[in-house]
Amino acid sequence: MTTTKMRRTGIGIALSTLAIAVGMAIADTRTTPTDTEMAYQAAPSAVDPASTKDMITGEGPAMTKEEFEQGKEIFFQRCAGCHGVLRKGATGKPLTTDRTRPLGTPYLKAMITYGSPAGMPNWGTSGDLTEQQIDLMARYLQHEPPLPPEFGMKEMKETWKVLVPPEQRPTKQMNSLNLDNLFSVTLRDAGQIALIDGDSKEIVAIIPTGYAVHISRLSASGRYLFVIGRDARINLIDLWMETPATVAEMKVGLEARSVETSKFKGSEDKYAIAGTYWPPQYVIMNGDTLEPLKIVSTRGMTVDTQEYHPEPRVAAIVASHKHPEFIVNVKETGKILLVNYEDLENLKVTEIGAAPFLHDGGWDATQRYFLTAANQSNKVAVVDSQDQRLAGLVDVGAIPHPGRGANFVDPEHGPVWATSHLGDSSVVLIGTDPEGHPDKAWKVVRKLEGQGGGSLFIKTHPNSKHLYVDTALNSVEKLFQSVVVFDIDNLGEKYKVLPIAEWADLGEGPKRVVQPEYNKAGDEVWFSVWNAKDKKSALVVLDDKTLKVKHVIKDDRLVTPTGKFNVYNTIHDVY
Ligand code: DHE
Repeated sequence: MTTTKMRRTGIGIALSTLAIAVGMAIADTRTTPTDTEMAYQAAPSAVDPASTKDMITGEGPAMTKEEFEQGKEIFFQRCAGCHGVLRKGATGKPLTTDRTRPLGTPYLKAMITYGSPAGMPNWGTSGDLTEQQIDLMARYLQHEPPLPPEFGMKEMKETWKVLVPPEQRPTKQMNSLNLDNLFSVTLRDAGQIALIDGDSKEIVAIIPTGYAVHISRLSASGRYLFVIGRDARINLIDLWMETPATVAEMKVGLEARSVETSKFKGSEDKYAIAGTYWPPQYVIMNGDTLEPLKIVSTRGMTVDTQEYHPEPRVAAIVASHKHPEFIVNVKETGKILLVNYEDLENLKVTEIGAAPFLHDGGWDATQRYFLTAANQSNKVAVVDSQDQRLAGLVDVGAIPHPGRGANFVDPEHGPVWATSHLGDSSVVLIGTDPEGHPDKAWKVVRKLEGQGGGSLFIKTHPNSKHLYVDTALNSVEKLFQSVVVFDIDNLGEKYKVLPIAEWADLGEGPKRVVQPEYNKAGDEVWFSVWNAKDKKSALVVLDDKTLKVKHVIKDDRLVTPTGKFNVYNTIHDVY
């Protein structure tokens, strides 16, 4: 099955959770993206449809309770990721009844059946939904959206477990691991992480985590690993234990993507913070027990039209090194919150207006400036964490998706931070040195041409001369199974293509290559070859100097590996 004809034939959660609500920038004539390109924003919502409050009002087309239940199930599984749980819209259009009722059932049926070039999947012609389901969904969307439950202190504390109290934990590292070069690897659809020794390449532990586990972050000391699942379950893992294991866990909501810990001098490991998609809020916790201390809703007015948004989801969070603050991206309002944790009872929050649909991002090389994608606005916002204000709002390519971005010195333009894009093949370099290169600061100083759109992650390292760019969401097999590498000293030269999936030699399956991550020394780059859940995946380790394969880590336990987080590089924000 070639990708251009790939249909929405349940490839399995592992890969049917990648989506992109844009047509691909590469020469690809199809109008609607393929299955795996269609779930990146549409990963199944972790909200339990059975938990919602329903309002089947007389105004919508006739529906039975059973039909409404079925509609709810399909919506949360397939649509909430793009359209939001309350259907206010995000990367997908708003589907509130003021819009859907005037459109009417026939129009909605056609839209669901055939999809749209803007990225709406062809749920009917792809065979994903039956005619009966499509008819039901067209009527369901003309009723008020069901309301998932809120999730406050009572609900959090009901899920909060301290498996090993701090006073019973080791007082020194009890294993002989080189923790600085340990990798936490997301095994996404297994709901686990693998801890892999970066020196021996051996799997040290497989630890159960939340559903569709997403990212790992480290405490400032590097002792604690925080892992968050899409179901908003956080695992606090103690890396000093004989075998690293979970010492505390808690659900912080019904859907989440980000977690971080306090890094300001004197507050190291003191607090943790997690942001949720549902309910739209963040919670500050005790850093070594996850005890929930302060929950704050992000509902409010959008930065542009100043209208109320009921579901502004929390995206990337980083911890400031300049003030005792967390920097919290709020996606739909386009606001960046500097949350001061010095006095939780008198919480001080600085609200910085940026641009809607804030997503991921990372520090510049000085770790003063936070550069983050406002992806559906095609901009990168720059926050000065020292002066606590917006330093820039930079127009970049179509749907920037940096991960944490990549910092290096451009031979001509000086220090830059780079991002690649979901919606086009460009790699944009933004000047990040207002002192030394004032004329280039917070401007696009160079645009590289990558191999295609659908890029999720870009990476380099201070000890490396290479810049790696994946195209994991591209729709052409050759592109999503390879990455490109630029020579930082010769940025005018064309990139080299590295056929990583071929080098992994895994047999059948989509085998998407995603997310470069260096080891501590910066002389190895690890790539995930992310296959379907029932197929073989692998991690490919390249020698950064020779660009040759050093190691392919194959193990049946490596199920749908995606993000990899080197302990040292994640603690110190090295990228
Ligand atoms: Fe992620 C980071 C949101 C889909 C792998 N992802 C992030 C961050 C956010 C986010 C807000 C930044 C967290 C931070 O820094 O605090 N991701 C979302 C989504 O909303 C989205 C688009 C759809 C969804 O329903 O989840 C989504 N993400 C994916 C995937 O499908 C990926 C490719 C595979 C997977 O494992 O789920 C994926 N996201 C990642 C990774 C990072 C990430 C590896 C961390 C990058 C880093 O270098 O820190």
